[in-house]
Amino acid sequence: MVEDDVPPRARALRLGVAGPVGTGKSSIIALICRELSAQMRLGVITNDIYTDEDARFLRSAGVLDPERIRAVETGACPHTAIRDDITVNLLAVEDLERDFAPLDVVLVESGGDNLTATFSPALIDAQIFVLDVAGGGDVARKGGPGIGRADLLVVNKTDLAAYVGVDVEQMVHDAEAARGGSEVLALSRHDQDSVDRLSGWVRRMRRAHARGEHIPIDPGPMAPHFHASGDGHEHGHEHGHEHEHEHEHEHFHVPGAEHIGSSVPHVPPRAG
Ligand SMILES: Nc1nc2c(ncn2[C@@H]2O[C@H](COP(=O)(O)OP(=O)(O)OP(=O)(O)O)[C@@H](O)[C@H]2O)c(=O)[nH]1
Ligand SMILES: [Mg+2]
Repeated sequence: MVEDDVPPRARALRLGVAGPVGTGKSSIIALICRELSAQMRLGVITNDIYTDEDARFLRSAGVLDPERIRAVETGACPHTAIRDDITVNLLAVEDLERDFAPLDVVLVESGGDNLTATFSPALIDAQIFVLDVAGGGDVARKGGPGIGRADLLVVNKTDLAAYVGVDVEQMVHDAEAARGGSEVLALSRHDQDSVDRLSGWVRRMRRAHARGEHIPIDPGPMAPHFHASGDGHEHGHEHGHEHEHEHEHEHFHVPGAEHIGSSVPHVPPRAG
C-alpha cells in the first residue's frame, strides 16, 4: 500500500547511504526495505569497487524484489562515482526509475570508503552517513563533511557497544556537537525502537521531498587525499577543484565530466 498523504511528485526521493567500510550501510538499506517496502515503492543501487557483492547480499536478504536492486561497479575511487563524476550512478538511478515507474524512494549505497566521502547533491536529494560503535567512540568527534552535514548521522551497531567499551550516549552527544545539533540516530538492527525511528526519518524525508519542502544540501567535498597508481607513484585529488594530469594514468574521462576512477565502469545487466 502506498502512503496516501504524500502528494504525487515527478521523481522519487533519491536517498544516499555513505560511510566507512563495514559500518552497516547495506544492512541499513535492508532494514529500510524490510520495514517500508509494503508502504512505498522502493529501488536500490549499490556501488562496489570490484564486485556486485552488496547487491547480491541485498537480493539474498529477500526484503525487496531482486529486480529492483542493481549494482554499479565503480573500479577504483568509489567516492569519485558518487561525487565528482556521477554519470554511471545517475544513469543507473534513472534506468531504475524508468523501469519501475513510479518509485517513491531510490536508495543509493556508496562504496565503503573513508570518513570524508559524501554524495553530490546532483545525484541524491538527501544522505545518511553511517558510523558504527566498533570504529571507536572518538570517531564522531573527528568531524568531516558527512559527519558534520549529512541529513542524518547514524551511530550503528549499538548492541556491540559493551563489547568494545564505547559509551553510546557520549558518542551520540559528541556527534550532535559536531553537527551543531542536527539529527543523530543511535541504531541497532536488534533494537526495534531504533529501527522504527529510522523508518520514521525516511518517511518524513520522503514526505518533505514530495511536498517540495526539502532542500538538498552539499555536505562539502572530501579532504585532499592520495591514491597509489599502477606505476608506483601517488596520484592526488583535491576534490571540488580542477586538476590536470601531466602524465598517463589509467583514468577514464567522460566528455564534459571531470574524472572517473581507474577502470572503465559499467552497469552490469539486471539480475534476472
Ligand atoms: N552487531 C551488529 N552487527 C551489525 C549491525 N548492522 C550490521 N552489522 C554487521 O556488520 C557487518 C557489516 O555490515 P554491512 O551492512 O555489510 O556494512 P557495509 O557498510 O555495507 O559494508 P561495505 O559495503 O563493505 O562497506 C556485517 O557483518 C553485518 O552483519 C548491527 O546493528 N549490529
Ligand atoms: Mg555494503
